[in-house]
Amino acid sequence: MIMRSSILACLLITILASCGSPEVSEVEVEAPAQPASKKIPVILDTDIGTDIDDTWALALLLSLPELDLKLVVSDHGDTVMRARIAAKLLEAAGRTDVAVGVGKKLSDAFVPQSSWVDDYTLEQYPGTVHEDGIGAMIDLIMNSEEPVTLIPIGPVPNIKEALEREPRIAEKARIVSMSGSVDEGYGEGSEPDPEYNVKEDALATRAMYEAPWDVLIAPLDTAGRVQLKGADYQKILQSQKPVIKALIENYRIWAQNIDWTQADPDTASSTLFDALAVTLVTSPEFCVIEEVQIEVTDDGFTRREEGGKTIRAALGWNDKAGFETWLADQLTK
Ligand SMILES: [Ca+2]
Repeated sequence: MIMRSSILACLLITILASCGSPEVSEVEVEAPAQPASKKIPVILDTDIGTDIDDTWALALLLSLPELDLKLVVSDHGDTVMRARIAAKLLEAAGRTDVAVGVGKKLSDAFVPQSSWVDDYTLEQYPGTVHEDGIGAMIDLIMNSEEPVTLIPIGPVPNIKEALEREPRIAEKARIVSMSGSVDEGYGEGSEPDPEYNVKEDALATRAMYEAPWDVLIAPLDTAGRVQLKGADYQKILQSQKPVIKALIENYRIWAQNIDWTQADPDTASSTLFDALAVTLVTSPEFCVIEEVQIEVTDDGFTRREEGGKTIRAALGWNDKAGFETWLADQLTK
């Protein structure tokens, strides 16, 4: 069907090209077939392996039928280790059609989920692995017929470098990111904090915000409040879906290796910051989204500032409980 339409389209182009004045009405063309997918092409840029929420976000992304995940690129710190974790998770999910890209490697800093990939190298991944993940990101955006949604859920040195190498990506992509702290910080009702992803590389975040593309953020104001517990969390624990079992394996390893937060994999998730960024791509209605002018300071604050870059931010909830139940259902269905 698709091929037949393509042939007809070629034929039409050939006829139009060969006639001086296009007599379109004389050419019989069947209605265009639905494109292979009307899905939104997306790229995930992730620091998977440091906080467990990226693993949740990737599992969620794979569960959303509206999204066509093309590429996962590891960002910040030990990007090779992160790419191994992403690759093994994609394989566990049966999604080796998704390419994996290695982002800019900045350090060998310990990655708390690393023991999950003791037995797994990038050479084992049956899908495509791009050693230059930033180049792969640029090529994908520049060659895509549809605008690409780029979802950064970690510090963003890759994005800064991609914009430096090819500024035109900003004309062909939009950003939906877990980033920042607008009116509240890590604690509910607290003053704004320098949010981790921003603080780790404020210059990169500033470059990402200020590029001429649409930016939508899930800041601490909302993303910092997402947690599955009770019946919602039990659905996750009881799921036999391979990617969810792999997620819980990772959660148990991670919980043993971190000391910055309390986590009990038998009773509840940790804070699932990054899952909200993925959700905003398809279901922004769970949140109250406002246009704000934001300035990124050198010390990692994302302050309201008149004259700052106008972006959109999920600053409140329409239905937080409904979102958390949807999240558990979506992950396990
Ligand atoms: Ca992250």
